[in-house]
Parts: sequence; structure tokens; C-alpha cells
Amino acid sequence: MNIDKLRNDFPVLRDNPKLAYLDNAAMALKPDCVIQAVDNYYSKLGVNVHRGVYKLSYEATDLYEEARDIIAKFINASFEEVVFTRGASSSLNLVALSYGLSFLKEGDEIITSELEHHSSHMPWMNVAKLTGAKVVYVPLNDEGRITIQAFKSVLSNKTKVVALNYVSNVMGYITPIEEIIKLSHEVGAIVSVDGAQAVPHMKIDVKKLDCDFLSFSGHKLCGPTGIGVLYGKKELLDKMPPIEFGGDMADTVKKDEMTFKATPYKFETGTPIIAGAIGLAKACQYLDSIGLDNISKYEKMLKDEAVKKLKLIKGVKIYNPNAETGIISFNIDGVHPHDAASVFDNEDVCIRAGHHCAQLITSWLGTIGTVRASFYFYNTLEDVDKLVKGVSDAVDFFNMF
Ligand code: C6P
Repeated sequence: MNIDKLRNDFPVLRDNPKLAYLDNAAMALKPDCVIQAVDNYYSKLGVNVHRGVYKLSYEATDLYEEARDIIAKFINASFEEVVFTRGASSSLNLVALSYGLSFLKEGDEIITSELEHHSSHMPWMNVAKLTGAKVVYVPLNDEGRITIQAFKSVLSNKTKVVALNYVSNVMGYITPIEEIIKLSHEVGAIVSVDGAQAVPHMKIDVKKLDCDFLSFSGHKLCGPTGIGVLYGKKELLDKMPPIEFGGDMADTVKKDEMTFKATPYKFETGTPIIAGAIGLAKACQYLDSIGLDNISKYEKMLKDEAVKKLKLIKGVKIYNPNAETGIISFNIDGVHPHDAASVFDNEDVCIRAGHHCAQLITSWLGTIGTVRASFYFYNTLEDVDKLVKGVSDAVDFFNMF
């Protein structure tokens, strides 16, 4: 990868050459090609899809549906298995509200974990409350990981749903999801994978994984905000009811009867996220042109280098030194994560601090939150050094008091 060339694709990096943007787990920056694809739709078309009986609308419809096809191929899914949503949170909620409320009953069990983002486990807490099903947590090992052995200890014939992330947004661990999916299917459970932190960073093949659902957001993979994907196996999506009703998803509507369009359209109510889908498809093509395998290896190298240097600073506690991805969670002894993060901001280092919408894992770690640096392919070893200097300066600054 030619990092300098890639960095030049990003207007924010061109305009702020000193910036060390290390908040990629929250959102990735946008390259020119994505911005242009969105701009092109608005400036050359700017009309609705699926409705207009005129050329501009046909063209917009073609672009929108082509985007679905590109995104489907990006994860090796079929066209009808890609539902556009507002983001990973909406996708994860759609699975729980549609599949969960339709097929779960009292006594059934839902396996999740303390490593989850709120959007992964809270929808199932809600389903459990409404159906009488029970939420069961995989015990984490000493490092805070989900292991196969621990997963087997909670898996049973009562398990009907497994809802786990592929990569944790706080610890950056890769869940052994392929094996978990195999074991879950053996007891007849379906698996909903939260891919928000995985799809932007590693090559995903839903057929190989054999997951039942996979949720992700466009904005974390260089795409626009407001667009996400729910991948679902067609046979499951076909038997699930819509959770929103209205324009575009309806087939026939009478006073006492309504029918819906086929999958995926029955889940896409109202005017779709047209520009978002077009921009996301461009982002997928852009990432494919760089190579997801190159991206994962490079981020891991940056993270390892940062961990090596941060370990030398006294008073810094790293919670996940052995993570396989580009996420580091740490704290400075005696310093609130938000206070630490404000020092970094003065040095043009953008990082996130807090519980990262994953309070179960920060409680498990015995802290109110962490400082988190997260890398992407456009980061550099200089960014690592800026992070390390920021941490070192923060330690010195807070030691003065
Ligand atoms: N995590 C972070 O800074 P949305 O907000 O819907 O695009 O994505 C939700 C979500 C779901 N699962 C995981 C594993 C995530 O990391 C996120 C978003 C951001 O960590 C914002 S809290």
C-alpha cells in the first residue's frame, strides 16, 4: 500500500496534514471518490427511485440497485439478501424486533456477551422482556475474550439466538465467530453477527461464515453517514415480518388487508437512503481496490508498534495489548479518560474516551471508561508517535497536580 498516495485521497487529511486521526472505530474519513459519487447523484439526478416514470428516475433507480449489487458482492451475499438500513444499530434492532419477537418464546435462551456494543445486546434485552426469553452471557476469560470453551458452557438446546460481535469496539478482539456459528447451528440456533468493527477492516464472506445475519454501518468503512446494511439469509428474511409499514414496501393495500413486497424491499419503508447507498457502494469498491487483507495487516502493525511504545510509559495501563486489530484501549493512572482525551486534542490527536457505548465491558474492566485509539489504513507510524507523545505529555501534565 502506498500510504502517502492513499492519504491524498482524503480531503480532511489534505487540509489538516498534522492531524493524527485515531478515532476510526467511531467513524472513518471519506475519500474523494465517495464524496464525488454522492455529489454526482445529487447534482446530476437528485430524484426519487422506484416511483418516477421518467428517465432521471430510472437512472437513479439503476444506480441505487447497482449499489446493492456491489455491496452484496463485497460480502459475497446475494442481491436480495442486502437490506439497506440507517446503520448497524438499525440493522441489529431489525433482527431482534422482527425475528426475535416472531420466533422466541418463554424459556428460550439468547446468548450474548459483556463485550457487546449496546446496539448488539440491548435489542435482545428488550426481546427477552417482551417474550419471557432469557439473556445468557458468555463468561469472558481473564483477558476479556470470548473463547469456544466458554461459549460451549452456555450453549444448550434452549439456545435459539446467538448475538455476538465479530470484533469488539473496546478490546479489538476477533471473536472465533465461524466456530461459534457452526456450534450454534448444531443446536438449531441462529446467529446475528455485529460486524460494525469487522467489515471495514477484514475480508468478510458471509457464505463461508454461514452467519444468519450480519449488521454493519457505512460510515465506518469510508462511506456516508445514515446508511447501513443488514445481511440476512434469504430464507430467514422471507419468513420475517416487516417492522415498519408505509410507502414503497407495500404490495397491495385494502381496508382490511395488506401485503408486502418481497425481500429486501419489505424492510425498506419510505424513500430509501439513495445517496447513502450509492456512496457506500463506492466505498466498498475503494476498499476492495486497496485490499482488505492489506488493510488488516497494516493496522495490526501500527497497533503493535503503538503498544510497544506505550508500554514504556510509566502510569499507562493498556487493557488489550494482544488485540488482533487496530484498537487500543488504555488509561492513565488516576486520570479520568475524558480529561486525558482533552490533552490529546491540543496536540491534534483525535481519539475517543468514555464507555464507547459498551458499558458492560468497561464495568468488567473495573473502570468508568477508557481512552481508545483506533487505526485505519491511512494512519502512519508518525501518527503512532504523535499518540505516544500525547500520552507521555498527558502523564507529565497530570503528574504536576
Ligand atoms: N461504535 C464507537 O465509537 P452505529 O452507531 O449504528 O453506526 O454503530 C453501532 C455499533 C454497533 N456495534 C459496534 C461493535 C460498534 O462499534 C458500533 C458503533 C462506535 O465504538 C460508536 S458508539
